[in-house]
Amino acid sequence: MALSSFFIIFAIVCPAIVSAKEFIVGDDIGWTTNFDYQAWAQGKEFRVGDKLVFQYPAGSHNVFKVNGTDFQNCIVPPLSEALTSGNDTIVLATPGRKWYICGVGEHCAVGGQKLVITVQSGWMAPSIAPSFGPSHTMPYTSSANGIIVNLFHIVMVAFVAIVWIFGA
Ligand SMILES: [Cu+2]
Repeated sequence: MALSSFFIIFAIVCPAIVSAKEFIVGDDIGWTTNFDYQAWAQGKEFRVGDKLVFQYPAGSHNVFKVNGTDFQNCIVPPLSEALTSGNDTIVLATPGRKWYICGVGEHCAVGGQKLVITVQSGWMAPSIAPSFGPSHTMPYTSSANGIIVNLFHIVMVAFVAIVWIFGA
């Protein structure tokens, strides 16, 4: 009985874990000038828990997370806020619109090196949406996801313990 409950929870949680994605911004082109990042982002589904990876030769560019106004006007925040490694990973932690620009020279204003995406709530949504309704109406927040992740870890430990006890 307990074991079957674990399998039900597994069936729900496992596909969701697998579905967390990593997006290389610009794919093979990476993070650079004169590339249409809006075209790149179009048709992609970004969800809480997914990652954005900005790849570029270190020193040539950088990455700033900005607000919508600064995005529009290419206003660069203090350099201390920049990501500069050349392989910068950003975990999409909250739903909503996210704006990123390059702060080097005129890369944003002239080179169009800017990206705006909309992050959809909850990576749980795709796997359980069919039984609960459209994914965009799922009311999960990032804190709810945290609870689910913790639950998953508890279930994992319990599952391994059960397999170890009964399987040995
Ligand atoms: Cu740049």
